[in-house]
Amino acid sequence: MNKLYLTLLLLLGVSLTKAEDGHSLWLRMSKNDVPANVRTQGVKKSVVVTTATNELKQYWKGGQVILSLTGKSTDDTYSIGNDNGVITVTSSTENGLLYGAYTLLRLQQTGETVKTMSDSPTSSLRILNHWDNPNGTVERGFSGKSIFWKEGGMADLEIVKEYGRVCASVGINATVLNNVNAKPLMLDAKKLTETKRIADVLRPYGIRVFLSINFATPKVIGGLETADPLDKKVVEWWNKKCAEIYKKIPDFGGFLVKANSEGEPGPMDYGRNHADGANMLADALNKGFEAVKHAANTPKPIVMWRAFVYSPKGMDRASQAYDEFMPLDGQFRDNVIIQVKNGPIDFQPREPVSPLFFSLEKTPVMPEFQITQEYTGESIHTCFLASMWKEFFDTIKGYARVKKYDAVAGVANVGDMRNWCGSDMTQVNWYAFGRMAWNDAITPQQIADEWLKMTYTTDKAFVEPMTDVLMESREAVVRYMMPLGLHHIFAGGHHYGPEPWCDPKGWREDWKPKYYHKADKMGIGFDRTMNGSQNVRQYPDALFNIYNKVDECPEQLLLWFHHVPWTHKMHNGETLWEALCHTYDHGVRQAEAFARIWNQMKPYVDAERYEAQKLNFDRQAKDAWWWRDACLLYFQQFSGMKLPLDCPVPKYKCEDLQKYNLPIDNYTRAPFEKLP
Ligand code: GCV
Repeated sequence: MNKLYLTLLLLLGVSLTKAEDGHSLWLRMSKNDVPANVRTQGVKKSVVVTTATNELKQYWKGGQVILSLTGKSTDDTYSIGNDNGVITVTSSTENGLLYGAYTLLRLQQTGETVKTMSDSPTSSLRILNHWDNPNGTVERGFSGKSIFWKEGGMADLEIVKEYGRVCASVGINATVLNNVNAKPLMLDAKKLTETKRIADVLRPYGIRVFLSINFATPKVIGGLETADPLDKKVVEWWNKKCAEIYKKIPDFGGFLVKANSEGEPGPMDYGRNHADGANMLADALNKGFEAVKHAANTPKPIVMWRAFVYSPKGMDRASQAYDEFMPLDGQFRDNVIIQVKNGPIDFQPREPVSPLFFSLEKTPVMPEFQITQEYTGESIHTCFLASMWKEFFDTIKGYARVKKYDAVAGVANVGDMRNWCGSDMTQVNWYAFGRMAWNDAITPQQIADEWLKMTYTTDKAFVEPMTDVLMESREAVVRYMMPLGLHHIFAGGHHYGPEPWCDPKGWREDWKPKYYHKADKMGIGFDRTMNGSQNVRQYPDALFNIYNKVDECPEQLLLWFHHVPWTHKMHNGETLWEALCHTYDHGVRQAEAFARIWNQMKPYVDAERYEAQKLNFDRQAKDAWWWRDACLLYFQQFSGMKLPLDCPVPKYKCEDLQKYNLPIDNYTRAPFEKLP
């Protein structure tokens, strides 16, 4: 090989390894030339502690670290002590030591000193839900294909391993590997063997695997005539299936179930109820679990049964889950948890908390958040969801009987794109989910600060303005998409972009925006008060009294609970119409400001990530205009009022936007070149 060619090749190699594609997420640490001094105490043989030790050996730049396993508690609390530079991490669980190790690395990355501290998780189960299909597509995934399932082949287990490491670094300890719209074939022998291989790769990171199941599986792949949960053969089938699963995966976590929802099969197909279905599965899992040997401390299996149900017949979709589940309170086995979306409709930019969180008394519930941004701009818009989740936890602490949850789920935004999440900025929501599931009292501000420092730079000139951007981003999205309590006014099907007019023939009414905004000549909004659907009555008195009265209802939820005249006087003296216009404008101005601020960040960010994110911020600002013009011009047809004088002239015409159609499915990100 001649010299010039060799030099070129070397240069290319160097530039390739330096190319910044966002793949490292927030784990950007240089490897040590000489391994750090790490030893363990009280640990026999543990793959999880080996991971912790190796991580510290490779990346810890400080003095000796002792990982000490002691005590009997089963929660993952860990303590860190610093005795003149000798650090001791103590926990009674192996996972606790792993989280302590990652905390040391985080403090190192963010430039903080290691002080004596103790850290306990709020929830013992911190679980991602992947909506990944066996053919590799990801429902509402905006970052490529599944990292777990490939049509006709096995996942890249190296990537799965990296995923496990990333999750563990923020305290996530479990994952549901497939879509809640589950395919029966997920439980066939081949898929279970693949699941076992994934479980084996994730175990050293303290992560247990779960599967979503299709309730009709005994019929579809089991050859039975029914899937009735009280039928003996069906019970027998699930018992055998669970035994098969536990033989392969002794620490298998359990099932996630979407039943009798959006066309999925369930116990109600046989005249049974949710408890009948959930309990049968809970018993089968228990039997399978008890029949095999597992490591001490392995948590018992659970069924996470989703409360995401609604029917076209009900008067108000927001009331349905409560109506269906409240009569069953106390009838579920103790290893069943009801998984409830944070709001009563469906992961909208802003919803009140679902009434079920205040009401179920004898049945455990767990919140389900959506990390993937189905309704908040896909992987294109920056929308820091920690602010939304904080609002949820604050309301719970203020008004619910149970102030914290033993389990928290988040619908993942992970795919096989190099940057994992479809864009660099939306990675923050994966990080934020882990941090908040671990500690529901952590502030979004702290999460933003940590994440920016770890992902980009600790330079204040970058961290301060970008923390402001993240902190404002969720409210900006609410303002330019669905302000003042508006909800579900997005495009049908793929859900990207505004379509308050969307009204396809033959669709269920509760899939159409008009069902929710109810705009007419008089006003706008869904009357859920005692004069309307009475959904307010599902809330505890303290909230009922606020939500039911138009003057006391927080204006950010006004149109969620009230149908309000266009001339209604807002707290600041404006009419509702003026406030709506100004709020949309405010959102647009914020989105434009985000793009401007990012432009100023160029000196602090590598060229690749700077340019990639610039495209997203610019697109977000355009989309904000699109949303604002579409909604205001459409609602203007009902209000009959002019835009206030200080509102800018629209960039789009309503009739053009009404003709526009984005030809994508539910598994793809909106392509920029096709957007208006
Ligand atoms: C996985 C919404 C989404 C669906 C999703 C469903 C659910 O309806 O649009 O894609 O299905 O919620 O949470 O089950």
